[in-house]
Amino acid sequence: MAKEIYDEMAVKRALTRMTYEIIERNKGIDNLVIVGIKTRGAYLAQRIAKRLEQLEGASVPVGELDISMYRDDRKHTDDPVVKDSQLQFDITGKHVILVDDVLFTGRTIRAALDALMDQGRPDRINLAVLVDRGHRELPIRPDFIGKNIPTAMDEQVAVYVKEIDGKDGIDLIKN
Ligand code: 3GP
Ligand code: 5GP
Ligand code: MG
Repeated sequence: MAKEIYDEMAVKRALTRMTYEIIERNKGIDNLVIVGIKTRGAYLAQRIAKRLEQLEGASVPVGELDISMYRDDRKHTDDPVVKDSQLQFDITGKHVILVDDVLFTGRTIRAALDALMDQGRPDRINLAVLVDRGHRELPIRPDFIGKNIPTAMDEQVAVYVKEIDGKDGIDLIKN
């Protein structure tokens, strides 16, 4: 059973607030690069980059990482692996903002951090997620959070983005 908890405007406001927080924390956008985790995290990364440009008047490099569950049954006990992580720019010395749609156990982010470290030595990495649904299994915490949505283990959060889903929004799904 799906229930809409945030609509398009709510998602837009959350992303705008996160963008302001990123600018404030970084004291501007110098040295910043944005890396989104496929699929929906990559689209959210593009939106944040676009808003950064609108607010600060300069462009920021945006890249994506492809991380998937090792097995396709997607049991969350299987460790995520990086499929294809070629960024088009060098991250050495950069301040990386890693973006994902939903943060759950933290295992995807751990894999993403490994992939980033393999490609260079960033000065700093911060984590931005649209939804933190809790249930962390690793010591990973987000620096920028769109919405905190406490969930039960058997609940899921559906994040919709216009580019793939034809609409923006967040639903809570009870199985
Ligand atoms: P995304 O790639 O757009 O982020 O993991 C593949 C897709 O399945 C993800 O889409 C994610 O949104 C969705 N998904 C929903 N629930 C889960 C879950 O519990 N674990 C994982 N790994 N993905 C989930
Ligand atoms: P983690 O690795 O932290 O357990 O899970 C994070 C990844 O799995 C994210 O990339 C996210 O897409 C996906 N994920 C985990 N739980 C959910 C959920 O409830 N809803 C959605 N949309 N994605 C989820
Ligand atoms: Mg995701």
